[in-house]
Amino acid sequence: MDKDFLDKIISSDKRAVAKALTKVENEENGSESLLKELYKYTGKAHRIGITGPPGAGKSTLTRGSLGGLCKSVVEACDVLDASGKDFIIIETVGVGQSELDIAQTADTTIVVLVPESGDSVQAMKAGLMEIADIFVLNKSDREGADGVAATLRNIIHLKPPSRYNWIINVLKTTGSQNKGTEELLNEIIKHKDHLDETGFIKIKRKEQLTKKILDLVNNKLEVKFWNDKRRKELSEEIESISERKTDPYTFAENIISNQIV
Ligand SMILES: Nc1nc2c(ncn2[C@@H]2O[C@H](COP(=O)(O)OP(=O)(O)O)[C@@H](O)[C@H]2O)c(=O)[nH]1
Ligand SMILES: [Mg+2]
Repeated sequence: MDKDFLDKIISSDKRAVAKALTKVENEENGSESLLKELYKYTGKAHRIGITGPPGAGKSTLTRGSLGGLCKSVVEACDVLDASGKDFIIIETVGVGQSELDIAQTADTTIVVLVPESGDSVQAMKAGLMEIADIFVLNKSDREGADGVAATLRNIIHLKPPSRYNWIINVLKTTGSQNKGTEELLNEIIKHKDHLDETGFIKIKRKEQLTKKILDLVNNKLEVKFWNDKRRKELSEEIESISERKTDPYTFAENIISNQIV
């Protein structure tokens, strides 16, 4: 591993950090050995996940943050963390599995909703209620904001207290006018302090790490398992499985237990 490159990353050299981010994002050669080296410098940054429907105002509320799509979110966070960033913001569109994954990566999860009718119901359905540490009702300049905020507060009130006795608040913001953003920042810091004071951050970090390792092992096993020989085996058998001569379960059991290499 290039010692100079590593030193530049951990001393927050912009170009080196950008290069490292590209490297892990594209899973270039050497990205894993880079992540191995960076690991011991990680764990200091506070990771903020922000999720919610498209157009809710997530990017507006987190203006000035580094942009870009990234499929290797956790790895990109590790690079930024090692480079000495105090806060890392991860923005995801709250419509699928991704935001639930984010909650397992983030230390503080913010769910952004807007006053449009049905939004809070949608949020409940999507499981966003379970993952939010802070609720933000953005576009509070719009009609009906107070009513939706009250509904959200009522729903939250019915929830059992969190594992570490954090009280979830609903904050009203108008991102486009920079209203309520200071209160949001204060709430994030309050949550961070709460995690530190209760010691729950340590538990949370271990859970995140466990998840990360499970994912790593699963991915590696999957790639290793589905070699050419096994893929061929599957394509040869698919005909008789689709004709119901045998079934997918028996096939799966056999291909695992036969230990074909
Ligand atoms: N009326 C109103 N518009 C807003 C507010 N915050 C953001 N917007 C607008 O909503 C649109 C979507 O915002 P964006 O931050 O890109 O949403 P994202 O998809 O959640 O990241 C943009 O045109 C913003 O200018 C707000 O508080 N009030
Ligand atoms: Mg956005």
